[in-house]
Amino acid sequence: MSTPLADAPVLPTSTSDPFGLDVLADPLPFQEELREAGPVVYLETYGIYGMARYDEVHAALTDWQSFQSGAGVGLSNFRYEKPWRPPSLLLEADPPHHDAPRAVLSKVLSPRSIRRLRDGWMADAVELVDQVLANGTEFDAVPALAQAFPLRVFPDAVGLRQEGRENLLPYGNHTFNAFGPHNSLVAAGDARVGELSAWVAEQCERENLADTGFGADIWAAADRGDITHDQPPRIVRSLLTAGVDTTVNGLAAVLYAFATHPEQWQRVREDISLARTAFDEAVRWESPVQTFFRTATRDVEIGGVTIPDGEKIVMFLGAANRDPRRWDRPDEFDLSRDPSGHVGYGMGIHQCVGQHIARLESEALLTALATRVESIELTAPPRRHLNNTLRSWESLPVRMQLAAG
Ligand code: OVM
Repeated sequence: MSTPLADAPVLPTSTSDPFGLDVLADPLPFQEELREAGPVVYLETYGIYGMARYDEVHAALTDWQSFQSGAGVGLSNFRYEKPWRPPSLLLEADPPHHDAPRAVLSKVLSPRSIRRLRDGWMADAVELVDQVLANGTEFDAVPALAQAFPLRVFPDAVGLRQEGRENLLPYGNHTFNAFGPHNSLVAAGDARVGELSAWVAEQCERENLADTGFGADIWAAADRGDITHDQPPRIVRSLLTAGVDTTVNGLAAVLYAFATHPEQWQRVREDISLARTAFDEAVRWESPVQTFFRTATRDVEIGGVTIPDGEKIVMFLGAANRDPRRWDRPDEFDLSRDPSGHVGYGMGIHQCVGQHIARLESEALLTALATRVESIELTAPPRRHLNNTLRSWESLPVRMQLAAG
């Protein structure tokens, strides 16, 4: 008989820095190391815990009582540190405070409410794709499509004025960097953060939003008493923060997937209903949002180790989405699989409230491309844009061969 002490599981530790530029540039080897180390790993660089296996990440995301968001979903612990901006009423809040803003935004962005956008977005995608292809069939798909399409449809749908829209991507980029440590990526954004935050805050005011659109809908919810009148600006801010860079990188991911998997592109061209599966499979495969943190609200035991109350845990969504314990051939982008259940949109009460918008954007863009483009190929190695949270792209040089007719 061994003593209980000899049997007690030890907490595996890693000395790798998840936010090191080398890891951000190529996260897959690090993610495998973490998954194989154990269900919970101590990350010495930051004195925090991490989870990289699907089952544990999924379980933690659906247990908001034990793993709170209200102390921040980045490295910074709001119990001890002042947040760099007023906390999001959605992302960085727990029940009961979370519930009214969430209910309002869920309704504003529901499949039913956004049906009215569908025909216009389909036509916008056709117009953009025709414009781009008329200019030449070799181009950088990041600015030309992945950035251009969300920027064309989403700010209009919010009801944002034209002026200053070029601030949206830099503001999002900085916010997603700011969930990580204060490394060189955050330092590089510090110079503009005041100016960008001021512009965003101004756009969230009622008089600066169109009379119709998501912004107006959020303000109308305050008039109805569903939320208080001081809440709309910060809920609109969530749209402006989380609504652009995420979809840009999701679209870049699916375009990259097709450029590198020509046989999968043929399948979509033959059956356009696969466009929706394709986007979700790309979100699983690339996980545009790679990580989010939680904070333990009590001593939580997982796989025999205890995460003490108040400690930060980083959830490696991208690692969970490629966990071979959950997925067959996880590294393959394959439209035959059912990607549902991936944690690329999170899971549980905070699961991406804008996912129907993202899916509609991708469906519009892929549909326009599928009828016009026979094949997509890379003409040079794609380049990554490094961000502490996002799996992002600097450039995706492609050639598109036009379909006959
Ligand atoms: C927010 C917010 C910001 C960044 C990401 C996000 C992916 C939400 O302000 O609510 O969700």
